[in-house]
Amino acid sequence: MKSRIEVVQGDITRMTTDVIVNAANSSLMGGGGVDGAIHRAAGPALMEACMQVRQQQGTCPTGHAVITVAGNLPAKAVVHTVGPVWRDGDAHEAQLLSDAYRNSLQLVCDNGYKSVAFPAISTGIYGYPKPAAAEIAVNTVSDYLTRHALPEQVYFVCYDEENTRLYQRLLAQLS
Ligand code: AR6
Repeated sequence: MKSRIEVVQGDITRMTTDVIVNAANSSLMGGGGVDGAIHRAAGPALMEACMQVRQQQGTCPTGHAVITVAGNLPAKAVVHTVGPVWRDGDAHEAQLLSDAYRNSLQLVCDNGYKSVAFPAISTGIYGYPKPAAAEIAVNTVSDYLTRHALPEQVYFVCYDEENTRLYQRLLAQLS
């Protein structure tokens, strides 16, 4: 299991995995943080694809995920998921964050993709405490991988040192 999960520090838009995951908002119409970086690097084709999704199914609820083309990115597809805004921990944040990872993995698997890169969903603008979010990310992904052959490889792409250290420590504890 451990060998199927890696941590890298850097910019997720540079990842050459089949899929990169975007920490989007329910509107799917772009924003700041990693969402802004992904849309800037992907170009207008990504926004057009997001607008099509909006026309077909409306907004994307928290914890859900959708898949689109990747425009100019090196990845083949982008999964857009919506993590929870951190409130006080009693608003189902943990369940919703786990749902965001699981539903993203399900789309990767259903579409036959072999590799995916995740950002640390909800830990920026949405304010989720980083240690708790990292634990949910690692536990949800490792649990999913024990039951599915795809994706073969999952990368946690950390932008900051704190997340990188947290993920490295958690992965070292995996069997
Ligand atoms: N590559 C990898 N990680 C990144 C990058 C990057 N280029 N840029 C930022 N991060 P955030 P959220 C990290 O705020 O908390 C947007 O406006 C960042 O350091 O991007 O889920 C959306 O439209 C942090 O650890 O996403 C939503 O409205 C992590 O990515 C809202 O922000 C997530 O930070 C979503 O907030």
